[in-house]
Amino acid sequence: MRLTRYFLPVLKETPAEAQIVSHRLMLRAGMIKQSSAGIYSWLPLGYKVLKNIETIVHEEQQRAGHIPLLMPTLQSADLWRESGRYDDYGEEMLRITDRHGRDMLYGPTNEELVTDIFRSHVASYKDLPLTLYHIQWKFRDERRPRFGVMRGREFYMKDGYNFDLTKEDALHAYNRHLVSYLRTYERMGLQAIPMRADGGPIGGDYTHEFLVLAETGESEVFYDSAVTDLSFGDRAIDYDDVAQCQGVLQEFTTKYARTDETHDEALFNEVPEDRRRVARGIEVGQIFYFGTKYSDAMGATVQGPDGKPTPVHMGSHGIGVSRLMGAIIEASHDDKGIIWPEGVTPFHAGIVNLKQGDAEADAACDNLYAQLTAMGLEPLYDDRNERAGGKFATMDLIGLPWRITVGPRGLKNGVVELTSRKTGESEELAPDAALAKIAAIYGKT
Ligand code: P5A
Repeated sequence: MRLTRYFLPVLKETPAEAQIVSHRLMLRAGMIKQSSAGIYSWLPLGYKVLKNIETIVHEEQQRAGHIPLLMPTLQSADLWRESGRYDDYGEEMLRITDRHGRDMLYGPTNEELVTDIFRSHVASYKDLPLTLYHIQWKFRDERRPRFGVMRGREFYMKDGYNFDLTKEDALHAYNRHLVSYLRTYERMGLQAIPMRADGGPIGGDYTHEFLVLAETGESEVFYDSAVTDLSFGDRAIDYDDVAQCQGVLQEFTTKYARTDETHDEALFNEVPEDRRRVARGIEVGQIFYFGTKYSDAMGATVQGPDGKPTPVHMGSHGIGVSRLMGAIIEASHDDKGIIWPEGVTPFHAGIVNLKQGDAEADAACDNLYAQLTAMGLEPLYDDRNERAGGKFATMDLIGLPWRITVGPRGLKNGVVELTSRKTGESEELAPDAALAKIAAIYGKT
């Protein structure tokens, strides 16, 4: 993409309404625009990152054997009356009446809708196990929407639902989700720690939240610092292997890590004192096992091996897709702007032309652009007629991991400059060597 043809409405001023750095940077980098409280338009740069996050979530869910579908945002109130949650959900639910006077709602989550799909189409235990998921907009009329996309009213969520014959099978589904979430967050450059939590309005008493440690996080958390040494890495996993998934759950959840709702001071005090931490975190996901809560209420049974109707064991599993963008920025920025991890960056590299209109510099930039594109990478070429300082400031603000700077002086010596946004280090390289390095970073060799 050439910047002169793009829509990147960066702001010079720091918006006064933004209290935390991720919100400020998303506004300044022209990624989002508030349309009303807690509701945002996703401008092109923000939309690109949202799609990249979404793609990683899809890939990891499907790797775990979970099946994508798409359910609507608007739901019938009747389904929620069956589960009893229509009244229980309270003011967070946005209720709508259609022209026929029918009660509808903008879905805050989809347990009822997916259970209805299940009971309509699945009759036998032989069709189990089954995990369906979608990535869809949700609405929760939060009392205090704040911090930009972190606590929105309209937000993008991946929500998955498992249906199993037995509790053991459902717990395997739970473990599978835990493993797939660890991989998902690590691919985004995040450490998200599973912590024992509370079921809240979803239900069930077996649930973990995934928290990214950050001073600006809304949750208070208590943990053994040894949990921060754990990482999933690129180990191979067989999602059908019950013992292997259980082993990962044990590895990542045995040490003390809890949110304030489930915090137990006596247990916490058993952690060696120098490892006890009280901090804040951003909740980027939550997994639940709630047994037959919805299947009992809504008559979701299958014919069991004994021929008798058996209610299915269920759980639900959520990732805050839009919130993740804020969490990534909270975890990765400096005073100049965002520093995107390579896994989610909106463009793979920036090209800065120091002397737009200089025939050699223009040709070198065009050539780099063409070659990066041919490799299947997306460069952002700052081809504006601007001072170098302004171009660098924009690149630093929007946070592309790599920048190639091209100018007549360097070209005379046959070099361009390759700069890492993360370390700030630059090296002078022949254009082909710079391209080879970027290709290797993105696995394009
Ligand atoms: C699990 C999936 C559920 O709703 N039902 C379906 C279960 N869980 S949850 O914890 O309530 O939400 C899942 C994740 O969604 C994100 N999230 C939000 N993101 C932005 N703004 C909000 N107002 C908001 N509310 C929840 C969180 O990341 C949460 O973990």
